[in-house]
Amino acid sequence: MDEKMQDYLFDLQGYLVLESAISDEDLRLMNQWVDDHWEYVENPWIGEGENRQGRSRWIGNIQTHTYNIENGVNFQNIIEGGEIFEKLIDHSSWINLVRKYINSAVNGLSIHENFITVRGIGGYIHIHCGGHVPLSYLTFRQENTGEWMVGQINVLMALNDIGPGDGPPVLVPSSHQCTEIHPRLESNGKGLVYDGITGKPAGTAFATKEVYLKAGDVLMFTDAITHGSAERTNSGYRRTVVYRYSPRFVRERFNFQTSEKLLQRLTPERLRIIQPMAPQRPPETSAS
Ligand SMILES: O=C(O)CCC(=O)C(=O)O
Ligand SMILES: [Fe+2]
Repeated sequence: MDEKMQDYLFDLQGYLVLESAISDEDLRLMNQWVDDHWEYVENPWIGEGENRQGRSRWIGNIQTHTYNIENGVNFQNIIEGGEIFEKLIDHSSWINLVRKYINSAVNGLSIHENFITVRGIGGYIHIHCGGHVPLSYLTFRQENTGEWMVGQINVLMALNDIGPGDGPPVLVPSSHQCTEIHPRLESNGKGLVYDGITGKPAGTAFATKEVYLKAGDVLMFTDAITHGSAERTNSGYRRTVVYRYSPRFVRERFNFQTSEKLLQRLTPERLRIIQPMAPQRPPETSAS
């Protein structure tokens, strides 16, 4: 698409769909990773019951996780999962758009969160975010100059086809610009970040639009947009990867410590995103 049109649409809607952003071979490698770790999809938690702190399992430096049990299983810190997940850090299909909209020349760039989600029948995400939320990383433009200053861009990658009944992501187009509170995010006249109250899938909420994706398509959206996902009613599992990009001042969400091995292996450009600033330590002194 023409760049001007793309910028206009992203500003207007708060999201873009990048079709066929990921090659078949890269999809195959990522799906292979999921297949190889299927045991963790079926048994994600240590012990009985739903996930609680300390009940996650680790696969090397990758951790099983969920925000709410109905969201399915996340494999957090997936950048540690091998070369294919390193490639996604600065993937040519989206990195220039991400850099432009975050305005990385001024703000630098970091990844706030990176994970695979595998979600089966009955799974969904509650509605969350919107222009009414006073979260620092839900900025979009610089008010005085109109320059891009997007505080967080989610790059959601479809590893398999996501159509009706597959639990597609949903969003309220343009809601990043809306200061009115979405009806389902209002509680006693106050705006919530997240609907922790109704327990309903975001797909049933007022004004939401389902976004259907083919395997390899990417949904790129400002985290400021009101969004979530519809309930999966089909059998089988939805597979997605999310990388959230932010200015370098926004840190890794769960403070995962990047392994030495990965730090050594990353290209300089990827390293600058994963570790925008090297740790500061006093010089080594000889033992005395
Ligand atoms: O899983 C989905 O469809 C939505 C994910 C989401 O809310 C997010 O990536 O911020
Ligand atoms: Fe979200």
